[in-house]
Amino acid sequence: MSSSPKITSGFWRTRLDLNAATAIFYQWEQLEASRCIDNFRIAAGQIDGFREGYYFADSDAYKWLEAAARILDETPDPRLKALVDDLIGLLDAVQQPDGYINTYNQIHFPGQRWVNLQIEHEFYCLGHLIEAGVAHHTATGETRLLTLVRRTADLLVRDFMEAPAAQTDGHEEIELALIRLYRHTAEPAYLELARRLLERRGRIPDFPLLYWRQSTSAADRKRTIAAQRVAYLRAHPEDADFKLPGDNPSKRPPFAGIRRKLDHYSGKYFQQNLPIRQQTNAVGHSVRFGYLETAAAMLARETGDDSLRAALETVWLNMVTRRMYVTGGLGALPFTEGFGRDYELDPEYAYAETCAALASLFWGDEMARLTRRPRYADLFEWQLYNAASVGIASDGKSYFYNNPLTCRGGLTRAGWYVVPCCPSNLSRTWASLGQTIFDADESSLWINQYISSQTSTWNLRMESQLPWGNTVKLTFDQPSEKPASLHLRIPSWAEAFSLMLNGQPLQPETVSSAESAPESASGYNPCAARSISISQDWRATNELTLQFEMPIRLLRQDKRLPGCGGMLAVSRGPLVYCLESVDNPGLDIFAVSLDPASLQPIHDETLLGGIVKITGKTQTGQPLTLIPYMLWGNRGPATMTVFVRD
Ligand code: FUB
Ligand code: ZN
Repeated sequence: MSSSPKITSGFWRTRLDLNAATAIFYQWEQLEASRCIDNFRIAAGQIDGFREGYYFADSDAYKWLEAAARILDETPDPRLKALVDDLIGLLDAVQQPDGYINTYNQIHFPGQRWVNLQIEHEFYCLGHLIEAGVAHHTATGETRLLTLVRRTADLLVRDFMEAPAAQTDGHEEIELALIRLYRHTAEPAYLELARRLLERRGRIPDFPLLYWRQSTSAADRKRTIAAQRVAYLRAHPEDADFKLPGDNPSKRPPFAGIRRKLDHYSGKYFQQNLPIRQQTNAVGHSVRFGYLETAAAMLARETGDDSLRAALETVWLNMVTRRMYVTGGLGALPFTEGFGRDYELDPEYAYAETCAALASLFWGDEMARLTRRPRYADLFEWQLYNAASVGIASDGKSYFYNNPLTCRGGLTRAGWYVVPCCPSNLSRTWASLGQTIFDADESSLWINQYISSQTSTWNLRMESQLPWGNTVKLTFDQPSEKPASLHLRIPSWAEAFSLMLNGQPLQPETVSSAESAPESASGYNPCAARSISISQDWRATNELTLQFEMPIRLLRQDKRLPGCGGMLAVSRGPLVYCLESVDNPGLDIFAVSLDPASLQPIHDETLLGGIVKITGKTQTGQPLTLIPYMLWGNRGPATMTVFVRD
């Protein structure tokens, strides 16, 4: 069992309980219903059947396994443990003696492997398997899955330590997984392979040719499978009715086809256009991008590589100030699930995949620890509450995949998708949220997130009213032998704050000033976050109370933004708000001119499980109600927008 801080009460406890009691079991049912788990049973020779889903479907089982392991770390639920044990047994039966495991190849193309690495996600799937192995060992202390994943990692080390640049995966993930495995096992070969894979990226000679060859080959292989399916269904007509769930609907902007091709052939889609240190703009598929940057930040932390750190800080600034929606959503283009040009942030076309926000959380947590600059933890908080949390419904059983900021209808949360990458990604992230709250070295403690929790390492209890209220109480429960400097983040959304120690006002020793940074296109600027430091003899019981100013803020969108340029987003604390049609009958929510002076926050215990809503009036006196963006889409089909005029 890990010693990570426990989330004790409040907003996040409720969500973590939902995750552990409902979402994880619901997701398992869906993996069964969509035959993702059957794919492993078929590969193990346990059942007869036809493999279903994309070539990367295995990754959904692995991400679920990781989420389940992380939940077990905190809540030892025998029903969940039994599912986990069975799945591990199944993986054991499928894995080949040398560590290879991939149901797509094992079922459809036995004997073939590493055929189209840029397209077919083999390393990506193995990366998720490795992450599950680390989480499972951490949670249970059992070695079965860790041994299995080490066989896989050792195979990768043997086959790819000395390899040309082309032998990188089109979807990053393996790099960060290998570094996690290195951190867990201290085996240097895993770190070294991750480093080489990262350094190889963007250095493939004749990438367009390679891409053309591999995409043609991948398409041929799909045709072979289609023929296999026809033959299978002829022999098993009783299976003809099975259908995978549908795709996620998204609005298609002009020139989608040609732009998609250009993005792929240039290598940008895969971040294969330039070596990692030369990537100054956020480009391509935004989940891939986030996993790449996460791995690079992990590498920089492990190696102390300053050039890498500098490159990461540069590309982060480009992303945040020019290519990110006000919700922290990433990826403006549905046709590549990826970034557009600077300021190309149309709210209706917005893809803003839930997984892209999650990838950015992973990156942000690493950057916060690498640099100790408050901006990274600030963005983490913002994306956690907005771009990421919008992805799951209040009942834990339906999900958004893409997250536009304006929706004129046609988009609802779905129970499952043909590509169900987001649900288990959310569940694993929530289940490990405790690990993101604190950071420490020998003499200092950083509080990165204000989440009600307790940690035995510093005998520290935190009670946070966020996101609804503005007070955070830190209690150092028992005398501790560790005198520590405490560093607290003053969020970008709180211009002013007050601090009390044991009921007496306290002046922090240092208050960093907000760092100068370029204007942010979305009006949200994490660089405005500051940090304060307090050195105190913590050996007595101490209670520290922080109060943040939490006004309603109106975030002006840069004029260059299509569809919302010059408009305002309403926010309070870390939450971005929106107008949903359900709360505003009779109001044309897309034509609202706001009377800013009329806005006020109201606690409403009956709405959406208890929230702070914002009420106000239009300039013509019509009443309006705004709810947190993360909660829209919980009451059936609706229209919604984040943006209003003034
Ligand atoms: O391709 C694997 C995952 O599925 C990606 O990260 C998501 O964007 C979805 O395409
Ligand atoms: Zn996803």
